[in-house]
Amino acid sequence: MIATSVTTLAPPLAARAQFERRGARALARRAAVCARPARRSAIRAPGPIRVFAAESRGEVTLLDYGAGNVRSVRNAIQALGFTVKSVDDPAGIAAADKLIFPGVGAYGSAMDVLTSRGLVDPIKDYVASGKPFMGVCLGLQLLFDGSEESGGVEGLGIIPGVVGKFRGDGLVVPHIGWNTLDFKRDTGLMADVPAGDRLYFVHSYRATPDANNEDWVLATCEYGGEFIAAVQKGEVMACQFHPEKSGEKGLSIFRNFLEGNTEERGAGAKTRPTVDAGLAKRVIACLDVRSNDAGDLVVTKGDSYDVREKDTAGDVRNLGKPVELAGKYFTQGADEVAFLNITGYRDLPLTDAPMLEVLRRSSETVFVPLTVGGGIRDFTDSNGVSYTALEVAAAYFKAGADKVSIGSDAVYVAEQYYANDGAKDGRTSIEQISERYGVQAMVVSIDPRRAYVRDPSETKNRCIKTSRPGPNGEEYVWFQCTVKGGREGRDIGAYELAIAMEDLGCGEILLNCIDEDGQGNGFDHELVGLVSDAVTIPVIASSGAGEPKHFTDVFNATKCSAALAAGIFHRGEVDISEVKDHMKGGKIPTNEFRSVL
Ligand code: 1PR
Repeated sequence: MIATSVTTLAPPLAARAQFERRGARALARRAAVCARPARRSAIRAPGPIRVFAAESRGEVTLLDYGAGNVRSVRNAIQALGFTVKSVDDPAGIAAADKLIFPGVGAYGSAMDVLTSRGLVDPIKDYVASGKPFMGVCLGLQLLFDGSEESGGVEGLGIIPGVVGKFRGDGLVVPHIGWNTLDFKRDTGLMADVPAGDRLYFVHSYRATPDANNEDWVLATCEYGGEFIAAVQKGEVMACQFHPEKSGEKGLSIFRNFLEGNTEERGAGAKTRPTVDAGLAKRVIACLDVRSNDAGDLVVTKGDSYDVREKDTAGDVRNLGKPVELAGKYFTQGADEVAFLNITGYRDLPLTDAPMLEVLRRSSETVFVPLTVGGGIRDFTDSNGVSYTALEVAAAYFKAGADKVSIGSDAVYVAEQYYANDGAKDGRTSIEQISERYGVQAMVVSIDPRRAYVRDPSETKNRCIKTSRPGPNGEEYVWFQCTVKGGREGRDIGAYELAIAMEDLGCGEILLNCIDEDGQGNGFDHELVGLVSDAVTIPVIASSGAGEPKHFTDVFNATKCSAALAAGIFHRGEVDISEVKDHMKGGKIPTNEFRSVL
C-alpha cells in the first residue's frame, strides 16, 4: 500500500474508466430489474424478526477480510433468509454473483489487508463487472480515491474524492447515532425507508459531495456539513450508515439489495424534512449481567450498585434473562443495548462462555448496536496462560459486540497517564483496542460517586460548586472514580478520567453515577454537564432515570448524546417507546422504531 499525502493523490483513472466501460453491460441487467414493480413493505405488529431457517432464499458472498464486526452483517442477511458465503481471496471474489463489502476500523489497516492479500484488483474487477455490489461504512469509504485517515492513504479509486475527518468547533466526533438522510435520487434500494427516518451511523471520517462525484451520490446527511450517506451507480451501491444496525429499516435495504429491487428512479423523490432532522439523541437499555447464587446468568439491578435483595436471604436480584430482555428492548425501540458483566473484574472473562453466548444469540435478533463491558483487561488464568485486554475484546467482537466498554482498567490507565505527564506509548488497553477496531468501538464506563469538600483546594481534582450541598453543608463536589464495581475509590475524578481517555483514543464515555444508580430521581445533571463539556466525544448519561421526563430533562440541560437506563425498563414501569414519545413532545430529535419487514 502506498501512503501518500492526500493532496497529491492522483485519480486512478484506469480503475474508473474500467468501471465506466464495463458498466454499460450492467445496463441491460438493470433494465430487467426496472421492469419489476416496486416492492411494498408489509405492515406487521412489532415483534422479534423471524429468522428464516428452513429454506435459503439465495446466496450472497461476504468479503470477510477481518475488518471489525462482520458477524452482524452475516446475521442480518441470514435473518432475511439468505445464505452467506464468506470469502477472503481473489478467487472467492471472482466467483461471487452478489458481493457485500463490509468494514469497520481504520482505513489504513483495511487497505493494508486488501493489498497484502492481493484483493485490490479483484475488487475493482468485480465492481467493473456489473454484478451487484454493496459496500458498508468503511466499505463505502474505500471506494474513494483515498483518505486523510492513517496519515493519507490511497483507496480503490472507483469514486472521485478524498475521505476527510469531521471538523467543526466543538463538534462531537465520532458521529455516532441515528441521523436523517437527504435523498438526491430515488431508488428501489431505499424504498422502505420513509423520508425523514433515521439510520445508524458510526464513524469519524466521511466523504463529501462535489461536482466530480455527484453522479454517484444517492443520499447525503448533515453533520458538521453535508457528507455522503449512500452512493449508487447501477449495480454498485454503498452506504456510510450500517443497515445491519439500523433495525428493520436497515434490514429492508439489505433485502432490496439481495432481491435485486435496486432500480434507480430519477431525481428528487424524498427530501430531508425541515423539522426533526439531524442526529437523534439516543436511548440505551442497559443490562447488568452476572451469575446468581445458583449459577444462572441473570439480568440484575442494584441500588447504588448493591444488587442483593433486602427482603429475602440477600439473593442477587433476578430481573430476567439477558437475551430475552435484549430482544424485548429492540422491539420497544431501543437505539442500542449494553451488557455489563458486573463481576467481570474478578472473573476470567475468556472462560466466561455464557456471556459470549449471550452476545452470539442476541446479535442474531437484535439489529441495533450492542456494547459489552466487564473484565476487559490483561489477565493470567489458573494455568499461567496470559491474555491481553485486546484478546478479550477480540473475543467479544467476534461474538457479536459492536463496542466494548472498559471500567476499572481505564482508571489505572488514566492514573498512569497523569503520572507520565500525558505521555502515550500505545500499549494501554484503550490505545490498542481503538487502534485495532477504531475509536468508535472503544467505550469507557466511569463509576463515580460524589465527594464533597468545603474548598476546592482540598483536592487536586476538578470541583464544581454544587446545588446539592454535602451532608455537612459542603458546597463543592468532585466526582470520584471507583474500580471493582464501586468497591474501591481512587484519587482521580470523572472529569480527569474522561479527558485522559479522549486523548488515548476512547470514542465514547458511559457516565454512571453510584449515588443516583437505581434511585429514580433523574440523572445527575451536574456530573453529566461537567463531563460532556470537557470532551468532544459522545457522553452517555447513566443512572437515576425514573420516568420519561428525566430523559428529556438531561438532554435539555447538558450536551450528552445519549441517555441510558436499566431499572425502569426491567421492572416494566416504562416502555422505551414512552420515553421516545416524551422526547418527541419535547422537540428532542428522536429515532423511531419502524416495523417494515
Ligand atoms: O470494571 O471493566 O470490569 O467493568 C465492570 C462494569 O460493570 C462497569 O461498566 C461498571 O459500571 C459495571 N458494574 C460493576 N458493578 C456494578 C454494580 O451495579 N454492582 N453496574 C456495575 C453498573 C450501572 C449502570 C446502570 C445504570 C442505570 N451499573 O450500568 O445500569 O446506573 O441504572 P438505573 O437506570 O436503574 O438507575 P470492569
